[in-house]
Amino acid sequence: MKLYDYVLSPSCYKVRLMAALTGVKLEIRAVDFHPGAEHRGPELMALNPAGSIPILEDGDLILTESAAMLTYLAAKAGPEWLGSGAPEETARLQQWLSFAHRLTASLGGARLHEMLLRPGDIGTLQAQGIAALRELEAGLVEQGLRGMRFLASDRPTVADIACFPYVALAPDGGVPLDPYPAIRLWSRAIRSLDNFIEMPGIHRLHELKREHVEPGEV
Ligand SMILES: N[C@@H](CCC(=O)N[C@@H](CS)C(=O)NCC(=O)O)C(=O)O
Repeated sequence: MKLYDYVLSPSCYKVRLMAALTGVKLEIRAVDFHPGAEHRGPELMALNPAGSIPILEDGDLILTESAAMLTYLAAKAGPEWLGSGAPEETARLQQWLSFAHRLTASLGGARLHEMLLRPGDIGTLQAQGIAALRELEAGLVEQGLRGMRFLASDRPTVADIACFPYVALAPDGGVPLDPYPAIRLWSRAIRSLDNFIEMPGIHRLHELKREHVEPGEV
């Protein structure tokens, strides 16, 4: 399987992470996203007229949406990442997979603005990102009340991997994660998964801030 990839792209990282977690070996084709804008050149536009990366190629199959790529990798190599199939769980999983696009548009847009100086209304992007983070925080708190640590289930699914990267990198776009304890705990749980891989800016359990302080321990 060949991934058209840019190392600093959270959308590409989702696919690398899912592949690592399911044990799929990817052939990486590095794309000069910045400054070369190679994703909008003729070779890649022929594969993806939307002019975005990642692109995943497996024989005749060409996928241009990261949610489909995560689902494909899971279906091929780790069906447990697609949930149990119970109707409510499947619905939640799909709900958060769709929600992930809002994280890309808001927090991802803010990050592109701040890091690559892309034009855009940074205040609006950050406000939309904060609204999305509040929704995610509430969703995780509700899951906690159901006794579940992840977005759709008590084990991680493709929905968690779809949402995780833009959330973890929100501070790059000037949106701090301090107000969201449930998100920070969830992020830790993902970072500590077996076979978790890093990307620049997202490290294995690098958040050393303690979430619980024992009595007498201040
Ligand atoms: N729908 C796509 C969106 C991915 C996306 O936003 N990719 C960014 C890079 S992280 C991109 O290629 N943007 C095009 C651009 O900014 O020119 C997916 O989730 O796969």
